[in-house]
Amino acid sequence: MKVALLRFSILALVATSSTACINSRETVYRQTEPVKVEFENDAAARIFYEAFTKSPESRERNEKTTTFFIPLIVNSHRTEKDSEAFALNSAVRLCDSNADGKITEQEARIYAAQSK
Ligand SMILES: [Ca+2]
Repeated sequence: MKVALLRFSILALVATSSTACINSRETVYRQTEPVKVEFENDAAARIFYEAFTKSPESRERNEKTTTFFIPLIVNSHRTEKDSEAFALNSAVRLCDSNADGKITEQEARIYAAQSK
């Protein structure tokens, strides 16, 4: 009886160790269209983009990871990240304080001062 149980245990161990586990890992970028915005003049655009590229928000991206795991069968990781347009759109909304779709030089200077 003990020999049969030992054989069964060894067979079960071999069977489980040779089972192929399905592994998957993917990263998906959540795309969004950049908002349309005008600039009052070249200085407004330059001030805005310089402040935006120096801000930590331009480098930070929201990220969400989902893990699905069934022992010895499935091991799946899915990561979703915001695209660059998310941060830019957020900066445009913050800078365009009167939400008229046009960033004036004064709005750009205020945004730049707040971003420091
Ligand atoms: Ca404006």
